[in-house]
Amino acid sequence: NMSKPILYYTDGRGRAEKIRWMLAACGIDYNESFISNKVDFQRQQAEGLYLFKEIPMLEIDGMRIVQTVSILRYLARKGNFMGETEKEQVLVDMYSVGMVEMTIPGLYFPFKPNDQKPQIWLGIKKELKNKFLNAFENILQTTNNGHLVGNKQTMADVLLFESIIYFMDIEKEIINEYPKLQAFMASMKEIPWVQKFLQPGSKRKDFADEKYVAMVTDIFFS
Ligand SMILES: N[C@@H](CCC(=O)N[C@@H](CS)C(=O)NCC(=O)O)C(=O)O
Repeated sequence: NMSKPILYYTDGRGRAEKIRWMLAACGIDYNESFISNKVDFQRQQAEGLYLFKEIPMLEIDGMRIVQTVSILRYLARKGNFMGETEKEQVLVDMYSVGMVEMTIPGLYFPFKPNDQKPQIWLGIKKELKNKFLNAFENILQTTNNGHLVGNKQTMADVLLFESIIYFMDIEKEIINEYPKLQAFMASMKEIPWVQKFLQPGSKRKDFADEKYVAMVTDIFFS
């Protein structure tokens, strides 16, 4: 199937942003189909476009893949970002699933009432640091080669970069106490495809603004 892949999601980061980063890492050209209202989404659900009536969905190689992590693994295997040995592969898998999980509270954060945000952010930040950032800092300390797994870039590196960008958009100083994470971010930014994807005009999305929050609330939460 030679047609261009299509990513189905809203015109925002959400669960799809890590997929966009992996598509960029793989150098895969694709189109996006943006879900922008409840009526269209419900029609697509009724038509059976999405296996579990959920997005993101990636139409690629004649398949309609759902489940964020399944899409990510498919792309990682396709682009050789899954690690070399069985041991490397399970580490890439573990770290990547961890990063998807650690980002979810951050994805819900923009939808919280403004007056509750400071308190909610404290809770999110505590768990983010204790459970995840500490762990990834230690892993980078151990490998000491700028990569989480093996000695080349894997999906784990790509998703860590995306996750940290996301949380830095909430609190710019979030990795200030983590020298290895800071060095990791700096070295990722030197990579040509990363630089290109960080430029305006790429398929990267902005942090949720008021308009996006209102649209998504209407589509999924009302
Ligand atoms: N486990 C799924 C969760 C997907 C999910 O919750 N998607 C939301 C939007 S971000 C959705 O489509 N909700 C619509 C619904 O459940 O009716 C994944 O990781 O892809």
